[in-house]
Amino acid sequence: MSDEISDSDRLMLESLYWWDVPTLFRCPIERDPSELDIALVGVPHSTGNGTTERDQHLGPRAVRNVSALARRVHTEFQLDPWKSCRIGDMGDVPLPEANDNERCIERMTDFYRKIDAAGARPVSIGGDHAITGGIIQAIAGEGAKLTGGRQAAFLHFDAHTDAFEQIPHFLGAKKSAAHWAAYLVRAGLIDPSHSVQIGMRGNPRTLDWWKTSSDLGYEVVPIKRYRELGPEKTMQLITERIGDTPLYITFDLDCMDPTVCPGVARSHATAALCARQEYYRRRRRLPDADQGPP
Ligand SMILES: [Mn+2]
Repeated sequence: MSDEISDSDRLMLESLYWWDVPTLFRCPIERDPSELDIALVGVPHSTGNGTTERDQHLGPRAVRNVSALARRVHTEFQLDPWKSCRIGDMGDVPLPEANDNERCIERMTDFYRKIDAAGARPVSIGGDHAITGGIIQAIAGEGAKLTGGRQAAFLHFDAHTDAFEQIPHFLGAKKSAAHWAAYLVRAGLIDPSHSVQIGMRGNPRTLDWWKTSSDLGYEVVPIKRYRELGPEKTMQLITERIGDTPLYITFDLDCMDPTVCPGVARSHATAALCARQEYYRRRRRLPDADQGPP
């Protein structure tokens, strides 16, 4: 930005979400991870999601736009991370073989190996959830600098466990969005005994669909158990479980209710989302709150 712009004008401009180049959270673009403490990365990938309707690759671009709305300080912690750390937008993982899930996963691993070697902490915007496989292959386990060669623990928020072994591939994708939480344990990169999967809900394909997670040794907190425990006890469970294991947090937006997080995974959610949004819209508008769904 030009030096001619005063500090007060800059502050004003940075609150205008439509202004300037939409990097993640308005960070400077920095392609060299050795210049960063925290590396923000877009991973525009959608062939690992195991459906025929794929648009998750549009995620990083969309988040670059909306993240300009984010306020930059944390009042509760009295923290301005943007001043205490070197945070930059590294751009997107190059994925020229975009329709080849397995090749894309390897591209991600190559990209994150450079981040790991530099010692920067990555924060990634997907993309479908298969990206976790590509990332963890680079930053956890033997030889990884970020974990000191140790296995990592997962704190995994999701409506699904993504640890499925009942099928060998999902529409041809092997390291898919449905498989990563299993194969990363099998590969010795993740320690399930210190990991928690939380938020699982809905009807799976078979009654034993979640069995792989418990067989592997994950602590699973489905949404029903979370409601019984409540937030305080759940936080305590998570803290004790993870201990001092190097932690990787991964968040699938479908762990949120579609009414508060719309536009996620069109293929499953659209019908339910439209019906529910209309239901809640009518409830607010109509005097009789006992009106059922339309
Ligand atoms: Mn999910």
